[in-house]
Amino acid sequence: MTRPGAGAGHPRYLLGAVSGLVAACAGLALAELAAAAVRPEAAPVTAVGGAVVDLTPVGLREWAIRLFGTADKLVLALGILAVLAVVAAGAGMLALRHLPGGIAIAAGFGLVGAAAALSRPEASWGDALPSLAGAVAAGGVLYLLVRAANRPRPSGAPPKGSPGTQYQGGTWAMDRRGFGRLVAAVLAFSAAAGFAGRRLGAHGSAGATASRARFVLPRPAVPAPPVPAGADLKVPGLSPFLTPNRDFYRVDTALVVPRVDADAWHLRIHGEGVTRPLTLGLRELLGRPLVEHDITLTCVSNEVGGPYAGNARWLGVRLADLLREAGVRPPSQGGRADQLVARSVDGMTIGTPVEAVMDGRDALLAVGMNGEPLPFAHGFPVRMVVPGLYGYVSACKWLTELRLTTFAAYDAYWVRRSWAQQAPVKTQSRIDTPRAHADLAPGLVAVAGVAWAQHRGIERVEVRVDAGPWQEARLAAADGNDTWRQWVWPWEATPGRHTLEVRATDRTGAVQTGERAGTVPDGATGWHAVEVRVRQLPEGAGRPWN
Ligand SMILES: Nc1nc2c(c(=O)[nH]1)N[C@H]1C(S)=C(S)[C@@H](COP(=O)(O)O)O[C@H]1N2
Ligand SMILES: [Mo]
Repeated sequence: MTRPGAGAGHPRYLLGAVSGLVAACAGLALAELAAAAVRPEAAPVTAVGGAVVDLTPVGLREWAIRLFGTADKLVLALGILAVLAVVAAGAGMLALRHLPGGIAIAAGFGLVGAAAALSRPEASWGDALPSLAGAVAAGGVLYLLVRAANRPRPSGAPPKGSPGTQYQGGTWAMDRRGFGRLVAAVLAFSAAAGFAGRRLGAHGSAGATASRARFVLPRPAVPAPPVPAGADLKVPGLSPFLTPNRDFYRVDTALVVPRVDADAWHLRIHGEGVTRPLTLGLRELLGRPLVEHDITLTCVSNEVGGPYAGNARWLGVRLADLLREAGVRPPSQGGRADQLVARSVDGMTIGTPVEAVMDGRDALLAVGMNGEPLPFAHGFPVRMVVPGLYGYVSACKWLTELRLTTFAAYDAYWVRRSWAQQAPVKTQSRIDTPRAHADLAPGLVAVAGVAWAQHRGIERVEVRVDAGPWQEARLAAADGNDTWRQWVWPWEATPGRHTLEVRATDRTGAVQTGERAGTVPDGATGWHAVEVRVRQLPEGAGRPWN
């Protein structure tokens, strides 16, 4: 006897693929719903994505960041879903012929998701639940769909005039209407479960949202002086001196932004050389004097000319004061611990030299950014900011623990992934305008950008055209040494293709090196170069500036 439907040809494969995809939808939706009850990081795609981020070799990660920028997380999620879809379709086709095989694949997915969720920082056993529940749902749906697909039609004959339902091998095997109804029902259920999961997830963080809305920033005991009027040159196309929060670059490994309830937040300070361990809630932290300070933050993954730099007015508690309160002494005063390891609620670890934090600079536990409580994406309620060090060695967001140890004894997250243990910011400069490949009219062009050498300060910026002599740019007023500095250089642009280059000199007198180096292990070097085209003047036209 022919197996039911064995000869039905192409549509059978399609039915199998649809069964697999629909089962996967149901599984993901149920897992999403379960994750809302457990915790958002335990949702399978998020958990697998997090594990992929942690396991990605450094070269591939840099490539992805270069290619996709801050959309890299979306691309990652879509990539995982694409792989899932292909395997699910295959599993469905297999299930039509061999149900246990298809169900085994669903179970395998559940185990991968559960393992990924359990491997995440701060995971507990409950985190395996969403993936396992999803796998059970997917397996169950696959079973029902395969059964419907293989069920003989009640009438035994296909309805007239329905294309694609031709007999083959003498047995029409499928109750297409039953199958279709089942697919529709499962998809409707999945949409509802997925939607409810998202809503519940948002509800789960409602406390955090409310705590941020209620949070009124205290007044600083030491306010920052006003930004000098001349710090912002207001050249069109030039980055504003202070970066609005919504435009501030974001770099982190979090696939879902941690939403911490400020009322439940606390910080623990402990470790080597701590004679008085501290545990502080937000109220206690804010009981200390607050200082306000402008600091430019830059990412070590920023290519020469790249966008991962931003400048903000931060409000926070001086970290050095808190460490002294805990009994910590810097290595230069005999302290044993030379590394401060900050840990975030999502398990990120960031190691900062104790000496740098305690050498008198304004290293902050920040709560305010440009006059607002920190946005969730930038570390609400409390993050670190240290002038002069790249973010991955200083700027822990969603901070919850500070542990004193040594560089010899402990490697933080990125150090285990081939980045340097210590990474002071390198002197850099960037041309913001004109843009690369701009098409310009001949005549006067404002070449402008920013330069930074946090905690050393910018002394000079020079520009050259087509590798000609370096020409000094005009610097904007300096707002201290911890922020970037704008510059502008007027260029008499002549027709043709030209290359503009920029270099900065910091206040120690060191000139930015032109030697090209990649971002790994401790920050890119080289001069930012921008190629532009200057149009020919129309025949007979005079020089417009004469
Ligand atoms: N918890 C946590 N903090 C983190 C990171 C992270 O991945 N997780 N990334 C660091 C890096 S590499 C940088 S450059 C800065 C970026 O801060 P921003 O996103 O507020 O600009 O945050 C730092 N703090
Ligand atoms: Mo970074």
